Amino acid sequence: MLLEGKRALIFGVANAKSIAYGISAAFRRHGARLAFNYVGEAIQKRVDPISQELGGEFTFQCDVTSEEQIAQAVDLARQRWGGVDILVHSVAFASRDALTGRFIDTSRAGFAQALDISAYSLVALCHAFEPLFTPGASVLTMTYYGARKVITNYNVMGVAKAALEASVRYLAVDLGRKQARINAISAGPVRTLASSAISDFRKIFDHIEKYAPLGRNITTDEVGNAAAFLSSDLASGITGETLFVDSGYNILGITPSDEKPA
Ligand code: NAD
Ligand code: 0WE
Repeated sequence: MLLEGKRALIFGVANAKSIAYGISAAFRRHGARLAFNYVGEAIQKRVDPISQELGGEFTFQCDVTSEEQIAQAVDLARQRWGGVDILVHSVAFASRDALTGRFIDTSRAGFAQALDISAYSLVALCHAFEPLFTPGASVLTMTYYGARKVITNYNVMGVAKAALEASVRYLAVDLGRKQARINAISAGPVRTLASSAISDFRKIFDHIEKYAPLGRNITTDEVGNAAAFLSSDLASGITGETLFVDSGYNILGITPSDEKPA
C-alpha cells in the first residue's frame, strides 16, 4: 500500500464534509496510521467518532494560535509515535465580516487574525514538528485560487492564501535539508462547514460547473487521492509546489460562450 505504516497527523477535520476528512479517508485506504486534532468540545464530539471510524490512534486539543497547545501536541506525538511521517494542515479562518464587502475595509485585527490562523500556523507547526519529521516526511496544506486572482468576497483570505503559498516555498528549502517535503493542494470550491457560511457559494459552484474543463465541481475524495500521492514516496521529487485539484478551472482565460462545450 502507498502509505503503509506512515504516521499521519491531521489538523482540520471538523466533520465528515471537511476536506481533511476526505484526505484522512484516502490515507486510511492506503494504509496510513492517523491522529486528529480538534478545537473545543463541540468539534471533539464530531472528531472522536470520525477518528474511531477511520481507525485513528489518538485525538488531541490543538488551537493553532496557541504555542502552548502546539507544544503539547508535539509532546503527545513524540510519546505516542516517536516520529511523524505526514502532517496535514487543513485550517483557515477569517471573521465573517472580513469575507463580505470591500477588501479595503479589512480591519488590522481582522487581517492579523486571518493571517495568523490561515498562514502563520503552517510555519508554527513545521517549526514545532521539525524534530519529529522522519527523512521522507511530507507536509500538506490547503489553498485556493483566490491566492492568485481576485475572487469576490474572498478578500483577506486571498491575501492569507498568498502568504500560505509563499510560505510553502520558503519552508520547502528549510525542510528539504532534512529530506522532508511540503506542498499545497489548491482545491476547487467544496461544500464544507467553512464554505456553507458563505453567501453566493451556490453561484460560485454553478460557475465552476459551467466553465471548468471537466464541467463539474470536485469532491473531497479527489482531493484525498491527490493528497495520498503527494504524501507518498511516489512524489519524492516534489516539494514547494501547489497542485491544483479544481476540474482544471485555473488554466482558463476567456471562455467566449455561455454554453458548456458539447
Ligand atoms: P472545515 O470547516 O471543514 O475545516 C476548517 C478547519 O479549520 C476546521 O476543522 C476548524 O476547526 C479549523 N480551524 C479553524 N480555526 C482553527 C484554529 N484556531 N486552530 C485549529 N484549527 C482551526 O472547512 P474546509 O473547507 O474543509 O477547510 C479546510 C481547508 O481547505 C482550509 O484551509 C480552507 O481554506 C481550504 N479550502 C477550502 C475550500 C472549500 O471550498 N471548502 C477550497 C479550497 C481550499
Ligand atoms: O478557504 C475557504 C473558506 C475559508 C473560510 C470560511 C469561513 C466561513 C465561516 C475562512 N473563514 C471563515 N469564517 C467563517 O466565519 N474557501 C476556499 C471556501 C470559500 O470561501 C469563500 C469563497 C470560497 C470558494 C469566501 C468568499 C468567496 C468565495
